[in-house]
Amino acid sequence: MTESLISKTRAVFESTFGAAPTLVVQAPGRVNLIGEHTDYNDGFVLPAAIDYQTVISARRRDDQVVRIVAADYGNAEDQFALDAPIERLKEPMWANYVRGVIRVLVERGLPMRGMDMVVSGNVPQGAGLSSSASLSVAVGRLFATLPGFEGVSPVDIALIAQRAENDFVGTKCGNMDQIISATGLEGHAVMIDCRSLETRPVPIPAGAAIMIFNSNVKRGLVDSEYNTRRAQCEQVARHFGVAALRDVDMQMLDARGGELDAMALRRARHVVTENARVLAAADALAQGDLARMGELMAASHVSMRDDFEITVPLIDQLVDIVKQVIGTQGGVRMTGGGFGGCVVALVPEALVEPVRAAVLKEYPGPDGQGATIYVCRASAGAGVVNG
Ligand code: GAF
Repeated sequence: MTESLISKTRAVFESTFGAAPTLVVQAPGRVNLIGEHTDYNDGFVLPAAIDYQTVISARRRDDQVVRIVAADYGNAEDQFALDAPIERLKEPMWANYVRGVIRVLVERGLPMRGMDMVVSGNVPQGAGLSSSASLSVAVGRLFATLPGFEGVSPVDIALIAQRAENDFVGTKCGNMDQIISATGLEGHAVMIDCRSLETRPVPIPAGAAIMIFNSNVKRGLVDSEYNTRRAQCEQVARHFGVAALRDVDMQMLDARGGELDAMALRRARHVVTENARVLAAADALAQGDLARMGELMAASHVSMRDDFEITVPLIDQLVDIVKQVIGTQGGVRMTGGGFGGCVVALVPEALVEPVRAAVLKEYPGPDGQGATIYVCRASAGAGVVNG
C-alpha cells in the first residue's frame, strides 16, 4: 500500500515541480483496542498504528515558501510564506491541517525552511481511524528532518500536531491519535499514559488478527457530542477538586457519587472503569490472553453504550454479529470517538473469514450499504521512508 502512495506522490511531484523529491515520509492512522475518551482525562489508552497511511514526497526549498499539492484532491494546491502570518483558510480543510502544524513549528522558533510537498493517503476518511492525525503527524515528521530539529522527539511531534488540531483547525481532540501515529511499533499496540506521556509497547499475540469494520454510519454528531462529553468529564473533575478524572477511582465514586447528577455519574464511571480496563488489557495482551482481552473489550463496549452513551444501534448490532462468531476466543468493541465510525475486533486468524462472512451476510448498514472490512497489521509510527 505504501508503495503505491509513494509512486503516486513521486509522479505528481515530478510533474508539478519538475524535479524528483528528495525525501519521503509516512505517518499511519490508528485503531484503538481499548481506552475510549480517556486521553483527555489524562488517562490510559491502548491503540495500534495501522498499515494505512499518509505519505508526503518533498524537497527542501532555498526560500521561505511552502507549496503543497493534494494528490487525492485533483492535485489542488496551497501556497504560503513562512515569514508572513499563516492564516486559517475557510477551505479546503486539508490545507488547514498542514498550515496548522507549520504555524506551531514557526511559533516554537524552530529553524524552518521552505518546502515543496505532495500529499496522498489511504486512511479511510471520516471513519474514526485518524486520517487527520496521520496528515498532521506526517507534516511534523517531514519538517523534523531539517537541521536544528534534532531534539524534537516523536512525542514532541505528536503534541505539536495535537496543538495544531486544537488551536488552528479547531478540533478539541486529546493526544492519543497523534501519539500513536508518531510512536507506533510494528506488531505492537502501545499503552500510552496520556498524562506522563510514557509509552509501553505491548506485542499483538502471534496468530491474532486485528479486524476493523467501518459501520458506514456517518459520524454526524461527533463534534458537538465529543465536546459535551469533554465538558461533562471536566465538570466532575472540578467537583471532586482534582486535575482530571484520572485522579478519581471507584472508591471515590462509590463514596461521593451521590453528589453528582445521574448523567454525570455515568460519564465519570465510564472513564474511571475504562482506565482500569486499559491497564488490565495491556497485561492480558502481553500474556497473549485473548479470552481476557475479549471480556475487557466487551465491558468497554457496554460502558460506552450505557454510561458514556456514544454508540448507535447499528454499531451495537455490528458488535453483536462479530461476538456471535468469536464467542470467548477474542474481543470486539466500538473504537474511536463514537456516534458511528468503526468497530475493532481482535480475533484468532482462523476466525477472520467466518467473521467476515457473518458481517457481510447479517449487517445491513445504513441504507443497505453493509460494512467495509479491513484486516490490519499493527505498524510502525511516522518515519522517513527513504532519502
Ligand atoms: C477521537 C479523539 F481525537 C481522541 O483524542 C480520543 O479522545 C478519541 O476520539 C476517543 O477515545 O479520536
